[in-house]
Amino acid sequence: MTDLPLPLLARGKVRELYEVDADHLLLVASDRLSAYDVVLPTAVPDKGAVLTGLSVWWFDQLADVVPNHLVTARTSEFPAVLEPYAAQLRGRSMLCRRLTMVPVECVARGYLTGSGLKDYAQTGGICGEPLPPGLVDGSRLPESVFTPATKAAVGDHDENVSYDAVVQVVGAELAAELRRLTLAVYDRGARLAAERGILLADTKLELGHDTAGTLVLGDEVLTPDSSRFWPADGWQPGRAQPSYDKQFVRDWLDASGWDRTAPGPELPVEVVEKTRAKYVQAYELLTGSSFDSWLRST
Ligand code: Q0Z
Repeated sequence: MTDLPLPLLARGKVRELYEVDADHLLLVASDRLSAYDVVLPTAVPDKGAVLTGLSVWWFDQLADVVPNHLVTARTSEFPAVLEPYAAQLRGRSMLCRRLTMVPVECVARGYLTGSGLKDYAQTGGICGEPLPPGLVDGSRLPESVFTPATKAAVGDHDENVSYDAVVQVVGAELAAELRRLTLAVYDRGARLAAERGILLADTKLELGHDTAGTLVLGDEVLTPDSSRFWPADGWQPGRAQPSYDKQFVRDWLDASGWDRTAPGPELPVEVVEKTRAKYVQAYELLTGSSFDSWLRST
């Protein structure tokens, strides 16, 4: 999709990571969207820019909690080889410091759903941490919990693991720091989102070490692709919660008769337009700034 004159280091479902030089990477978010684990053939215009703008804003909000890998999202400050690509990169790409990533998916949850719910149904807890009985899909947890996972191959699901398993992989000291930072990021994010009528059900972080050995927040942060955002006014434990960003897509897919196998169907223009509006609304509601001002600033 984005054909840059740089080595492609990794490709996620909807993003790409390029090597800029020994110390820097370029993270590019596409407008692609996945639903029910399938990347759909129809792009949602500006989705990549909304997610990038949100990450950059959150990095700033979290600067007193944890340092981050962002160097710049301004295309004019990108290396000169990327100048011819500025128009396609604008708003949706971040020049980052290269980190040595910690091989743990750092997840925090304040509400029970997804793989946490599955774990709870099978064990009465998540990642070996016991929880009270009687919780249902969407229940608020008594307190936010660190539920680490190990990274799976592309297309597969991460596997929830116990805190002890994390200690085995990275040692007790780093495990404790991962848990502390993940919960601090979640708690800050959830508090801020709740003030804007959005529940942050859970979030996944990636942390790495910089050349000085400091633990740094990498990747994207507190975006609708790395977190579950729910409209607070639709929250009703006991059923699947409506998604802040993807509900129009899910509703249309559910009614379409699609069997959830790839490739998914093309989306109608009105579903694309309403979904784009939800992403832009999430950006504007959370940040208090216009999405246009984000694009202009890059
Ligand atoms: C992030 C990922 C993908 C996008 C590696 N600053 C960094 N330093 C070293 N590695 C990473 C980062 Cl962000 C890194 N990922 C996840 C995969 C597209 C992000 F295909 N992997």
